[in-house]
Amino acid sequence: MKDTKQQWFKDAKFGLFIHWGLYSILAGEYKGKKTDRIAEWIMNHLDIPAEEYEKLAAQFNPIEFDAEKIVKKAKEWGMHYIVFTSKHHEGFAMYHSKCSKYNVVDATPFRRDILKELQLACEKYEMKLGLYYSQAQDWHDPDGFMYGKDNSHKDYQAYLDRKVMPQLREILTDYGEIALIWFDTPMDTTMEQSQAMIDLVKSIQPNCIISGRIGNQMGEYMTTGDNFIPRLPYEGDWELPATLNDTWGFNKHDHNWKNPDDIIRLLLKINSRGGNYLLNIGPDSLGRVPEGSIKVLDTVGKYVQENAEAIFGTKRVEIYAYELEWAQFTRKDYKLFVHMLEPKVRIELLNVGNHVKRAYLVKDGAELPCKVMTVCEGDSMIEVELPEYLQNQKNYCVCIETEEKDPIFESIKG
Ligand code: H79
Repeated sequence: MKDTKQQWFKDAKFGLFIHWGLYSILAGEYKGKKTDRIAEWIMNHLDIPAEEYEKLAAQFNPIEFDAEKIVKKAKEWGMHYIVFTSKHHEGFAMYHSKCSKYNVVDATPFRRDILKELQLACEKYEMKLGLYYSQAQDWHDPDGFMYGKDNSHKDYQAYLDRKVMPQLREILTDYGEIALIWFDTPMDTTMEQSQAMIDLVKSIQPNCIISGRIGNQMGEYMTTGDNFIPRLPYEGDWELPATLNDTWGFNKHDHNWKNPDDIIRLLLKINSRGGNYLLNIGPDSLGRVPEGSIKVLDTVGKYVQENAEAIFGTKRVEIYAYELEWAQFTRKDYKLFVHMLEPKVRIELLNVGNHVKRAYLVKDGAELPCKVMTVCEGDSMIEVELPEYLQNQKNYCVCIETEEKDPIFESIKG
């Protein structure tokens, strides 16, 4: 069972993924040809030669980028950590790398160290900062792997020694406390190579968490497939990385935004199963966060903020109510949170193994009438009456406080 041994990660529940690199300039289209795949893969998908692709750096000038604005937004959305692409598969460093000139300070007219600005903003607003780093795929380095291409002639170890290890050292040394390194697509990385990367990370920052995709199942938590919710319960630490539309990097043609209600439901489903939801934004080439994603996240964020007590720091729920349509459940000691996702007149919880103290509305603390009854079979049932003004609403949360530390609800009516 995976264990990060980091309480902040277990408590976090909701994080912001930021995919940003040179691909944001192409925005899903190269020389009139559109990619129908994830936009940060355009170099691979449309076979753009490295000598061509790298010229994009000369155009990268995201004058609208404002690290504080993004971090403040993440905070407002109730997120507790940010994971930023310090280097994606394209091989371009979004920080001032000393061992590769292919970076945002040396190769662009922008010349600002984006990661440094993000670090300072995160420190100012007390936001954990993690870094995505593509360790195996590097489509710019001649010895980096490229998915779907012939890699047999490459000297992967030479690339690791020349670029990966030094760059990991840089991001872990020059940018304050790094909460986690988010490795991805390990491909043919051997156990020894994964171990060497882990050892390096831990030698510099022992508390820095190694994500699930370091390779060879050696990560400290389980990273699920992109956008994939596991069906079986998982007791260890885990995280689900997800997109808000159908791409990670910015794609000007993709307006297929998910519905805020669906995102809220998904977040709670993940949280009730003990996982963190790492939700992505892809800024454009000027550094602007797409309006579509802001709109969705503003709505989701309102729910998360209002009900922070019922999300942040909650524990896995052991009840068999996962597929209920009208609710999702989270819990803390002495508390069961019923997240109401559809309009309902009352809440009825059957076969309750607990003694109930009271019920209240999480967002304002208002007491709700609550009684425990005995149904004709002899089991007990909790009934929370909902005030009329709530009966046609959804997306609010009710807390039921119990005498027992671990609320046990054997089955839920409805
Ligand atoms: O960073 C994001 C993705 O770019 C990265 N992981 C998340 C967090 C990722 N790397 N690989 N994959 C996702 C899956 C790759 C899927 C592929 Fe394809 C299918 C590669 C080739 C076929 C999608 C379709 C990408 C290119 C064509």
